[in-house]
Amino acid sequence: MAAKIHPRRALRLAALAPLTLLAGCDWALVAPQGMIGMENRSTILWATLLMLIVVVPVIGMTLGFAWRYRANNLAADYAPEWSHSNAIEVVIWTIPALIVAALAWIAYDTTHRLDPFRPIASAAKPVEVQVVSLDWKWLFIYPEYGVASVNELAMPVGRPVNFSITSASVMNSFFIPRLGSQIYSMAGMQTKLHLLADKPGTYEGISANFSGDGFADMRFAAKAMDQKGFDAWIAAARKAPGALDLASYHALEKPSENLPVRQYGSVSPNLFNGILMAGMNPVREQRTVVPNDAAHTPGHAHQD
Ligand SMILES: [Cu+2]
Repeated sequence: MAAKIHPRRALRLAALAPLTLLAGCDWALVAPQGMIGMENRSTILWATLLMLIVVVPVIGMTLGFAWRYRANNLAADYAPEWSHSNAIEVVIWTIPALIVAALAWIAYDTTHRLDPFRPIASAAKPVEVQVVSLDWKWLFIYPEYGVASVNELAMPVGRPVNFSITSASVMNSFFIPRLGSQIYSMAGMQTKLHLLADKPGTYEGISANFSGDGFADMRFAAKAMDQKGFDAWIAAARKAPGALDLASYHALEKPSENLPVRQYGSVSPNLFNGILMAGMNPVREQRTVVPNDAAHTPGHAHQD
């Protein structure tokens, strides 16, 4: 004889089922590590809370009305002629209107305050990093230090990082969830992003926009280090064999998957501008990165 499962017990188990879907998640967005990430989180939480003001009572009332006006409850009013209530109209229009107004203000305020193009006010000197999304890896160029790295980003804790971002391929999205604010990388366009890490640590960086075969492994480690660690990282990168010149860039540019982390001890000046200008050629086969001096005109600044 099969064991009988009590219906209430089965219901309780079923209620837990959705939790299994969350097992693979880490809560990067609600556990941020930098000021931009913190502001992103509070925006998300405020918007969610405001919307719950409607969602929670509506769910409760749906269940409450269904119970109260069930067929065998003869105590509930039966009012077939009822059609209008000013009190209900006021409630169902005023509350959503106030919520929409509040959401509009939050959206207006945070899109300006967290504008990716807006530099972070800080006493510390920012670090410049040029980011290029390639098939299927991330290239980071440190123009102030003349070094570059693939699939690994180093940043000093407490100093703003000014990212200039472009793509040498299709559209990708540059995103370090714990630090906040994802932004698209597109060929022939330069986007900007400003982030700051408060604590040392290694944070996962991803592309948040599907870009083909090797997309799943197109990840990088964003390492936030103290100033000493960052200086040591730069010094080690300078000692790395290999220069990132046009020839090695074109080799790197070829589609490849799951590329190990590597560094380049030197980088052709203005390589980033060359990549940007090459991306402005609409015919992909004719895109070539030309040496520096030809790349005077900056790409149009573009922000999505
Ligand atoms: Cu665009």
